[in-house]
Order: sequence, then structure tokens, then C-alpha cells
Amino acid sequence: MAEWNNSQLRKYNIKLGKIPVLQHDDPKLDSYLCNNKPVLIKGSQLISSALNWDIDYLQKHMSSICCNVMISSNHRFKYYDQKKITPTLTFKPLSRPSPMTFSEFADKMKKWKKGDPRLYMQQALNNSIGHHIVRDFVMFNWDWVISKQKICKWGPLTSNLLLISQEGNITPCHYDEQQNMFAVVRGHKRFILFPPSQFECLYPHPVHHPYDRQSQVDFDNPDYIKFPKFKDACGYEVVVGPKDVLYIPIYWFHHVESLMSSSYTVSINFWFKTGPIEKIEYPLQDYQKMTIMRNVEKMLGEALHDPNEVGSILRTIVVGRYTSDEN
Ligand code: QVN
Ligand code: ZN
Repeated sequence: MAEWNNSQLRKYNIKLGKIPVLQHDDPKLDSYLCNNKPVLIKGSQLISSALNWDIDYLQKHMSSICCNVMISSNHRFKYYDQKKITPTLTFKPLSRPSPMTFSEFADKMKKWKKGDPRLYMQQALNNSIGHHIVRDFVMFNWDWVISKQKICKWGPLTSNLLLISQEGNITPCHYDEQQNMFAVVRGHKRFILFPPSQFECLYPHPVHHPYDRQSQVDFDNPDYIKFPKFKDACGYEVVVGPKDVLYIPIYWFHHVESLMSSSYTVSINFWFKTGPIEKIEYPLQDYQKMTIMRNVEKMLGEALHDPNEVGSILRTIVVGRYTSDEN
């Protein structure tokens, strides 16, 4: 089965619109990219030299490479920052890193049966990955993606992650601090995106928490008592298939699911830093306000020498002073 249908999409109680789809040479594309608006791009040939990257091919050419494999007891792979785990925190991640060679990973994928812990491989593409893979990598359509980087005045490319995910795996809703060109090689991934202006509806964990940048809301089972504004969340969805590239703007929340069009998906992301600010114009854009909010949280944690005091000092500043709708 190389196609997907609507019945494979998980059902959520969220209002959803559609992400626009444009050809790579559509004159309107640059205005989407430069204005931080998500768009699905067809025909760019960005990763056409990697379209033969299935598990057998990769096993042949990177068998001894040590890979980052996450193992999860359920279908959700919620990323966490190891450096933010402190002894005082009671933190029990549901997925754990389990480094192994690509060969070991490929064997586990082939032997996997329903009920086994699920697997998700995330490996940076660099020059240690074997010359066949490097040869395909240098043949990516760098001209196209670099021209977009220039036009949008993005900063340097920081990494390409090779992602191999089992069907039904989910990356829960989170945002990143980089611009992302996300390319699918095999299978289909469904994305739900939310603009940074929906911060209040999505309740990301505090900056000092290991789950920084991740929504606290479990989309499968939302706690509307704790997170009432999640009812107002309104996302945009798209299914990304082989050869497609999805532009995920910086600070846009995204939820990702691997569909059942094949037993696993292969994708490659392109993360870019934002460029230097040339001239600040007011009112600030939503993503610039996100940076300010993050910095205020970080600054208070540092000044107080205790991230646990950040919430109470923010409440003292706000409650009864900035909480009335009349002033
Ligand atoms: C998750 C670093 C995505 C794609 C997403 C997960 C990638 C793995 C992105 C998916 C990952 C968290 C931190 C890496 O979110 O930004 O490319 O399932 O495709
Ligand atoms: Zn992401």
C-alpha cells in the first residue's frame, strides 16, 4: 500500500484548516517563506538523490554507524532535554534513548511485531555516515534550498536529521527555534501546525522543564479542566508524501504522525538558524514575542537561582494587576 486515505488520520477534537500547496517555481512561494507562513512545496527535487533510501539500502551503506534510536512503550515520542533533568524533579519520560548500530536498528525493525516497544531513529547526517550516503547527500538540490535561504535571509544550515519512524508513531505537539524545510523520502506523514499566536491554547511546559517547547496537552485525551483554552485551538493540516517538502516556520507548533501507507517512513529535515535582525519594526511579530517570553523566563530563573520560583514571581507581578479585562 503506497497510498493513504482519510481513515488513517487520527481523530482529534480540534478545528482544522488546510495548509496551502504550491509548486516549487510558483512566484507566490517566496512570500510564504519570507513571511513565516507554512506551505507544502511540490517539485523541488530537494532530496531526489535519496529516494532509494529504504532500510535495506541504508543498512548496506551505514551498517556500523551508531544511531540515536528512541524506544517508547506507547505511540508517542515526546522529546525531552536531558540537561534539564534535575534531582529534585520527579520526571518519568515515556520514551528513552537507546543507541545502537544501524544494523541492529534495521534488524529490530524487521523483527518488530504488534505489542513490542515502538522505535524511532533520529540520526544527524554528517561525514561519518559512509561514502555512498554522503554521495547521495551532496547530490541533494542544494542550489534550490540555498537560494531560498538567501532570499529569506536565514542564517546557516545547522543540521539535517535522518528520521525513520514506524507507522502510527507520533511526535507530540512542540515548536522549534529554527526554520525547517522538512522533506519526506518514503511513506506519508500528517502534520498539524499551529501559529505561535496560539501559545495560550497549547500550554507549552515552562522553559526550565525537560519538556521545554512541548505542549502539555495530550491530544488523544485533552484535560480541558487544566487546559480550557485548548478548546479554542485551531490548526492547519497537511499530508506530506515522497518528494514533498513542508516549510515549518520557526516557533510554529507542530504535531506529526506517520501514516500506514508503508510500515515505516523515512524523512530528512533541514534546520536553519534565523538571520540577524536588520531593523526592528513595531509592532513586533508573534515569533519575536516568543523570543522575548522565553528570555524573560530564563532571566528570572537565573536571577532567582531557582527555576521553581519563576512561576510564583510571575504570578505576583501579574495577578490582580494585569489580569483585569477593564484596564
Ligand atoms: C523531535 C528533535 C520535527 C519532525 C518530527 C520529529 C523529529 C525528531 C522537526 C517528526 C525530533 C524533537 C526534537 C528531533 O518535529 O522539527 O523536524 O516526527 O517528523
Ligand atoms: Zn519539530
